[in-house]
Amino acid sequence: MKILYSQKHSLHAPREEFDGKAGLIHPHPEVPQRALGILQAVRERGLGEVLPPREYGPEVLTAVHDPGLIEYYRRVLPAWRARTGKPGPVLPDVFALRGLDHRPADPVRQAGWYCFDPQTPLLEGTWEAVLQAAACAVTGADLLLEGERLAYALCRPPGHHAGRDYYGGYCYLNNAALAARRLQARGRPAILDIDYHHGNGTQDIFYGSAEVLFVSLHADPDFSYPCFSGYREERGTGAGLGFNSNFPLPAGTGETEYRGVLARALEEIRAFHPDFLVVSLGVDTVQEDPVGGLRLPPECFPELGRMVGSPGWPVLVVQEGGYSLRLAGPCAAGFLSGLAEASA
Ligand code: SP5
Ligand code: ZN
Repeated sequence: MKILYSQKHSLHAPREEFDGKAGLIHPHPEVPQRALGILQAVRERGLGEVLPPREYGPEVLTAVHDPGLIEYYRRVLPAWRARTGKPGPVLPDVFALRGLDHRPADPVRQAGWYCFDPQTPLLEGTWEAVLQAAACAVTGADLLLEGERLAYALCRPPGHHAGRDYYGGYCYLNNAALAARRLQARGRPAILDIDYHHGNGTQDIFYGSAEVLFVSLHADPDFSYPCFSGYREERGTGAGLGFNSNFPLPAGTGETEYRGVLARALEEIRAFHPDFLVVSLGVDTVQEDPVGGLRLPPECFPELGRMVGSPGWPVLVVQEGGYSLRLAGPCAAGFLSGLAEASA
């Protein structure tokens, strides 16, 4: 399989995170060492050639995202730096909720318009890293369009919490959605999201569409981030009704139950007859992940990959979360080797 990776992800290095549930500031989990560990594991297993992303123009981004969000990303840090004399981070301290719907002109004040949590900082290198992650995903989609059967975009920062005109959850642009949009040029993609957290951004982007199926397994939002979406009754809207499927899981879900639910999710995808599958692969489902709360043993990831690979669809895997610096690499590489084995 082809592997897309840019070392520029390291330009984005958040340092700390505010945890409102504990009333604490602690080290930020979404750090460059994550991707370095995954790259090392992928290389050790000889999973395929590692390639840099191709270059794309802004129209690739606005095929999914609001031009206002892109303009905000370009303007906010220089404006903030001019005002504070500091390099970052830009974080919202007031949020546009229901009824608070006037967007101010000042890009610094737009932080709380576009960003929905205080854990997703904009730093000096953030935008460059974000663009490279998006380009990795879109390049992966282009490789499938050119006839590759499997590709892996080792994206960092992740993307599935970013919506058309908002960001949060350590995500800025929706890498998987950008890839799926690209694939729509030649067929109907399905997206399978197996990150620990619900992919609220991806769901939202395709919620009204019957052309892209979104299926997600994740911790029940009743006890886990992102809290406000990912419930079973969210089925899509308008033409998209029936093309969105959530499988919320109880805390502590283990391998046997997880595999049962994954099998049902794959049945729904099969019934859609997709031309391509995009997998949002979060490995924050592993038992000792510092952010997640499921109990998948690291040894089960190859089998999950085999299950996803056995129907034989062309598959693009996009990296999402996974915060155990020790296990994210082995889990992601394990999933990919199972996938490659089953697709061979
Ligand atoms: C892509 C992705 O996995 N985003 C996850 C965003 C979750 N953010 C809120 C979770 C707060 C976690 N607190 C971490 C404790 C570390 N000791
Ligand atoms: Zn996650």
